[in-house]
Parts: sequence; structure tokens; C-alpha cells
Amino acid sequence: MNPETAPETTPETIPETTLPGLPRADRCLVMGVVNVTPDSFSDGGQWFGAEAAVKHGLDLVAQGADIVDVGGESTRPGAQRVPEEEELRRVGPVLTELVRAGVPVSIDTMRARVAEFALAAGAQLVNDVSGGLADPDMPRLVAAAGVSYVVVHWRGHSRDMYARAVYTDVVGEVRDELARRIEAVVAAGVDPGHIVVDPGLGFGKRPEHNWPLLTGLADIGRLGGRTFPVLVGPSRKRFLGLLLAGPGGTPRPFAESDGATVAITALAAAAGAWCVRVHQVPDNADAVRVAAAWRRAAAGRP
Ligand code: PMM
Repeated sequence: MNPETAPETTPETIPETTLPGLPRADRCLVMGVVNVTPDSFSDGGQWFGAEAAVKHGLDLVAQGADIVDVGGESTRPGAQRVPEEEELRRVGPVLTELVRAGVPVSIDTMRARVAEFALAAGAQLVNDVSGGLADPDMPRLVAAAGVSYVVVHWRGHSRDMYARAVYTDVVGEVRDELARRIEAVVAAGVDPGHIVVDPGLGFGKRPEHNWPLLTGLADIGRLGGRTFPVLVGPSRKRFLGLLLAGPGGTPRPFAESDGATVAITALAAAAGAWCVRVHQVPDNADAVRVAAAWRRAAAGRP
């Protein structure tokens, strides 16, 4: 591990976070997912039409989501890229309607042009699963807009991402690579106070890599002498289906791993995560409140 990025503080010292345009975090926030795709990892096809996607986003807010993350490109392992025009066609009306309804919206995209459209429509946060690597224009766009930016750990596109899932010290390598991405996006003009980091569960990681990243979550945000808010997206991922596999080794279907996601939400929020990205909101919204009470009690606060 690079000594520059070595952890310096304990989980209890993670500061409460305020990011521009986003709800204040006196507990871990809940980001509800709206995938406007026919083929996403976990909820592919369910919210593919704009009208169904908008309704789903509004339902997630009614259930307790603080932010709604809208995406138009599947990043499931093996996925091929969708053309930019198609991505825009999918997310455009959904973003516009959710912003009009007053929902804090995040755009899940690796493309600067899609992010630019979303920001013009009123999105508050750019969630870039490539951490600025897929489109070199992204960090400059985010910097100019002055919005919050989720920098996710990523080693390459989904079509062959498992080929790059080779680590000897997964937490150390993810931290070092995230620290380098932060240096790059800050050099492009992004305000460090607007950056959120994410270990990128499942992105170029095999199931066994995700667990140490989760248990090392408090360290993931401490990079280069600063502490960044941490977002984590375990929801319905394959490593949970594998953990909960039946006796024959058949992985649990994605939608039936929501209980495991809620357990991770509680643990991650208790460890100081800023936000969890989830498909099913109500139980996760309860879990972050449990974790907030847990943290208060652990700190001796009422
Ligand atoms: N995972 C997916 C998509 N977007 N964004 C962030 N910040 N973190 C993640 O872990 C993440 C993400 C893939 O999940 P889905 O396609 O099942 O929604």
C-alpha cells in the first residue's frame, strides 16, 4: 500500500458531509436505482419505458430514497456498450420529469455528453462508474458545472472486466488507484470537496474481492491526507447471490438477495458510509436509521 494513501484515522472520525445540491448527511443516505435499460444486472427491463421509469423513481422517493440514480446503460458483466444517442433517448425524459417533480437526481453515466444533458435538465450528481476513465471530457465537464461527482474504482469496460480482476492486496490497490483518479480529476479542476468515492463492487472484482472492500470501507475514503464521503453499491450483485446459493450451488436470483443487501447497508452505514445505492428502498431506509442510532450510541450521543 502506498504510504501516501494509508489510513490515518478511525471510523468514528468520518465527518458528516454536505455536498452541493444534495440532502445533508446526518445519517447514511439512500440512493434508489432506476435503470432505464432492457438488460441491467438486477432489474433489467422492468423500468425500460419512460413512464414506468418516472413512476418508479417517484415511488422510490415516497418509500424513503434521498436521491434517485437514473442510468441508461447496463454495466452487467459482459455487457456491450449502447450508442450514446440511445443512452440519451432512454434517460432524457426520465431525468426531466423527475427533476420537474423536485427529486434530487443523479445521472449514472460514463459519457460527458449524457452528463451534460442531465446537468442541464437539473441533475445534482454525476455518478461515473469509470471514475473519469471512460470519457476524458467528463472531469472537465463536472468541474465546470461545480456539481458533486462519484468517482468509482474501475479497470475497464464490462465486456471483459473479469480479465482485469487480479489483485494481491485488493483494498490497497483499489485505494491507490482511486487516489490516482482523484489526483487526475482534481487536476482537471474538480473541487475535492465535491468528490465521493466508491470501491466499485463487482466492477473488475470477483466475488471474493468485494468482501475485504466492504470490511475496509472506512479506509476507502481516506486518500492522500483527505477524507472523502464513500458510496457503496452492493445491491443485488452476483456475490450476494453466490453467498446465498442453494445446496446444489445454484446462485440465489438477484431480486431474492434484497435481505442480504439490507444487512450490508446496515453494516456499511454503521462503518460510516455516506450513501448506499439500492434497488429496493423501504428496508434499506430503515437500516440506515438503525445504523445512525447505532453510531450515535457508540459515540455516547443521545
Ligand atoms: N453499480 C452498478 C451501477 N452503477 N454506481 C455506483 N456508484 N456504484 C455501483 O456499485 C454501481 C453503480 C451496477 O448495478 P445495477 O446495474 O444492478 O444497477
